[in-house]
Amino acid sequence: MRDHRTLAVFGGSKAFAEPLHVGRPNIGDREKLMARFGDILDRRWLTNDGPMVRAFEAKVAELSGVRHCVAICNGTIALEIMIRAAGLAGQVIVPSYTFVATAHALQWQEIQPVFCDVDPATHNLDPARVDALVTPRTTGIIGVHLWGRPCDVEGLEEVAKRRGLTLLFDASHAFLCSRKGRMVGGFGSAEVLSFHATKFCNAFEGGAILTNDDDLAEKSRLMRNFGFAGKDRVIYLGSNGKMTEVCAAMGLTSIESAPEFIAANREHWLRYKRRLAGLPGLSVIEYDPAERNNYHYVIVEVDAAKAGLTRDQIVQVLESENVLARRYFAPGAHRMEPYKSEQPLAGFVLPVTLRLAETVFALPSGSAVGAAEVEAVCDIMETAIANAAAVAAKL
Ligand code: T4K
Repeated sequence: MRDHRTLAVFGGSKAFAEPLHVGRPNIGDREKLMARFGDILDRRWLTNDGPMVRAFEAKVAELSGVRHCVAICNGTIALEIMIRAAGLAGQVIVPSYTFVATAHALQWQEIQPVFCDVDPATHNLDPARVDALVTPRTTGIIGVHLWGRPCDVEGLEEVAKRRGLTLLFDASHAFLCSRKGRMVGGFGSAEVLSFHATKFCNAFEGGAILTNDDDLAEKSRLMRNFGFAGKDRVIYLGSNGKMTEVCAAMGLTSIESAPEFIAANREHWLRYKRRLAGLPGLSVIEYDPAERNNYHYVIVEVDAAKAGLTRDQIVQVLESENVLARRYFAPGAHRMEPYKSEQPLAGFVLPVTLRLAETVFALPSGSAVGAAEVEAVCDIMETAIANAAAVAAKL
């Protein structure tokens, strides 16, 4: 263990000269990527349902075991289109404990997100609490497979069926993950993936709607392209959600390297788990070894009474060392605008969300991070917690 006086908060030099990020992009095979870029330029077909996008869609659909993949420019627009294509209106039940885009995609089209609490063990929607929030205006539920750990799909399906609601999923974190042996992508009426730069497989920016529903897929395709059903023929209100060819090229190249990215993520997750296991008050979330996981997020929960430091104090110590740990997803979507002003009482039914928003943080992982860096991050936390009283007094 380090001498605590060498920590940056006590005036020592930073452990990292450059910031260590959560969400540093994984980069696949550069040569293949450049060759694909060359093909795109040679073809002079840059966007609008080009061959690279088609190949990307076919690959994602195959790996996810679904009939349709509609590639979209990013996950947020994919959510908006999926919600519209599924015909949601009025109120839709969503977790507050998610990236704010899940709620924004509803509010953007004047559908009220109704915030539901999550299960403390899984951080995902609690079906019993969803049931309790259904009103005559509710038309749907959007579960979020947070950290890539799939929701209680069967529990949500049961509520949706009994209440006559449409069930959708924000699967932004869960590409190549499974539940009970079934790949994410085919649950509910449709699911959305994100291929943003910070996701383990990225397309620079990118998203996708996955579904086995032919009609929903067709509507999504129309909406992605202004509602055009052929030259000069618009049959729908549409938007522009098209993925470009360069993004699809990056997406395909990323997917080819997915096994290596997953291996790096898993190695880091195991290392963090091993190193932090002995520290009081810190627990790293688990992934079910019987399922397919992408291990992208290394998420830690802090019990401040046992650790002697709060989550925010630990993050402050890490930041001072240039480790940019993230407080995902604090403070909870319901405490962000416009929800904070429009739904000031939402927090009363969200006790678990409020607690998680104060106790959870994410650590750097992925192929841009090496084992030595993970060890150094763990050294910092170990030293800080072993000297918690002195560190707390110094902050
Ligand atoms: N639903 C869920 C559950 C989501 O998590 C997300 C996205 C969405 C929906 C929406 O999908 P998209 O429309 O984004 O496809 C980041 C991402 O921007 C966002 O995509 C992601 N979730 C969220 C979890 O993380 P921020 O606000 O944390 O981004 P930012 O700019 O702070 O970047 C995160 C870290 O990554 C920083 O330390 C910098 C580093 N970074 C970032 C980029 C873009 C790099 O090192 N290189 C880069 O190129 O939201």
